[in-house]
Amino acid sequence: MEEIVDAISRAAVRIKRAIEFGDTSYSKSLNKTGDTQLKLDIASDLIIEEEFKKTLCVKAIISEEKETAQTLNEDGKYIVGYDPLDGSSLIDVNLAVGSIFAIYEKEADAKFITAAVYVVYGPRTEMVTAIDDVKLYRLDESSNFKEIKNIKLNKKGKLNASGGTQKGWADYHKKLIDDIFADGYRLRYSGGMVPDLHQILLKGGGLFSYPSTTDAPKGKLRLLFEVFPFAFVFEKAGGKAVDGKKRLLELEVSHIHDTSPCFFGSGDEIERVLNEYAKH
Ligand code: AHM
Ligand code: MG
Repeated sequence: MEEIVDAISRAAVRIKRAIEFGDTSYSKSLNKTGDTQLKLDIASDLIIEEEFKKTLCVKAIISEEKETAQTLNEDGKYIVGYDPLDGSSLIDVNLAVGSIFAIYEKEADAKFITAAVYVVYGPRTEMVTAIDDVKLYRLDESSNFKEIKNIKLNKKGKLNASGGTQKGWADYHKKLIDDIFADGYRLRYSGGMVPDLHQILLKGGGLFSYPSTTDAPKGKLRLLFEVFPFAFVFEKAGGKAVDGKKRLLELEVSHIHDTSPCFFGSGDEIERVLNEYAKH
């Protein structure tokens, strides 16, 4: 696992530089989800692929930016699912973006997730690893990630990050979100799941939701490289992660680009979600 975290650290330093000084224009290609790729999406994907190629324990990689899984080393133990540059449409307005990694053994399936790592490229570059516990690292002046602290969620938080087009929300979802705001929660939503979830993790708790909507009944966020890794991080930090009815880490994957509605948060907020959704 250390080898994988080292590869991610090296990739993060290179991606940070690419974000700061690279070409921020669009390419001519679409990814599997139909998004026009930024040149930076493609560059970040290549950087990660290059770093994992040097990492013998990685058997295969599955990227949001690639149509199919790619085998790197038949004898490797791990399959890494990743989103090289999540929230890349926020680059032009200079908001924080991130890279997300899920590390699976045997198969790319929630049952086999053994670790998750993400990197936030904001005013500072930070990395969070969830293996046995959840640890925050920060990039120092010599381009090394220095351990800062363990991350643990409180039972209840104060932030509410509510995603998805409101016009397409179910009535009961709207009621849930309205009730949470009525209880004094504050809106925090940048449109980048990495910084939005990072904020909830570091400020002690709250709720992030990306529900089913009329235009995206299965939500927007992808199981293998966005939903499962963050579900793993939240559970390891003492929080919960559900699709409205069940634990996200119990969902089955039929295709590598499958998506799901998702809710991540501290215990109390996720109980509220489950109670409201159980009525429908
Ligand atoms: P991306 O992988 O194409 O960048 O999309 C994922 C992002 C997440 O970071 C974020 O939570 C979500 O899309 C925001 O979507 P919306 O703009 O619909 O709120
Ligand atoms: Mg993404």
